[in-house]
Amino acid sequence: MSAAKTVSIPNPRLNEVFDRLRTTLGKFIRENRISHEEYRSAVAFLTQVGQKNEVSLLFDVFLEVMVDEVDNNGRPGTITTIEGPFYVPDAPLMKSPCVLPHRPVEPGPVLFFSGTVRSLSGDTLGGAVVDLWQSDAQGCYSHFDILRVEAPYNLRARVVADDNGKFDVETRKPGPYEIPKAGPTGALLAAMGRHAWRPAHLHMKVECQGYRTLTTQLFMKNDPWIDSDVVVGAVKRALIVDPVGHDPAEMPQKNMPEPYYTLSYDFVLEPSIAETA
Ligand code: MBD
Ligand code: FE
Repeated sequence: MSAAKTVSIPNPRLNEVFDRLRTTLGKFIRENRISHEEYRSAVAFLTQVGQKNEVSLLFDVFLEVMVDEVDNNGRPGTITTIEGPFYVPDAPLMKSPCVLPHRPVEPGPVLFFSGTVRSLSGDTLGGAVVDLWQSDAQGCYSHFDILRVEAPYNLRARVVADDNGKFDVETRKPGPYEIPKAGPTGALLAAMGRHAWRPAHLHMKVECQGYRTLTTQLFMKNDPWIDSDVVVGAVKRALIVDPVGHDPAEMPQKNMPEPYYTLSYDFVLEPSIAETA
């Protein structure tokens, strides 16, 4: 009996998956006869992606849809979609009803977004947290488009639903988002002749003790990019919403200069793994 020639593997899953990744990429290189020049330009491209802070952007645009599929396929409750690159944890904790943090002059029409968080059996989940983030009306995200949105946590908050699981938030209608043309991800899309737009959307993580956190997005139906999201597969039918426009005269006390919108959407959470067991 000879001593085994193996070393103990600190992370067997990493070892196994990395090996398969290399095999898969090796197959890709052979099948596509990738030249040394192409290999070098790929390395240079990824170097740029890192230097310009676009690793999450690049991966989330092209790969996160598949991870969401693997992780969430067949899951009951509200349908999920990708988180994307612009989530920031620890946004201000606010009790519903509330107004999302915004600048003194926040562009775009007001949107009242409300709904109820429920369990699979329809029980309302009082105290559930709806962690919301979105672009502004010009398609810019706080913490990322810092030249255009300086205010930290602009249009971001963790909204605590009331005792009846109801949340009620005043925000702005988000605008469509375009991946910056100046960076490597935008350059890649341009080189492939593809546009770089996402339809206007709201992001949310809905959480409640004892339930599995739900990460999803709601997409604006009348957006020009609703059928051609650059993130192929992220838009799902059940996540398309159509905010109702209202005349400002319907709410004279708010003295609004332009039409405002209302949107109602309910979220359904499944029990966390521990609870099902
Ligand atoms: C976004 O706003 C976004 O949500 C995703 C997934 C990718 C790029 C920009
Ligand atoms: Fe987004």
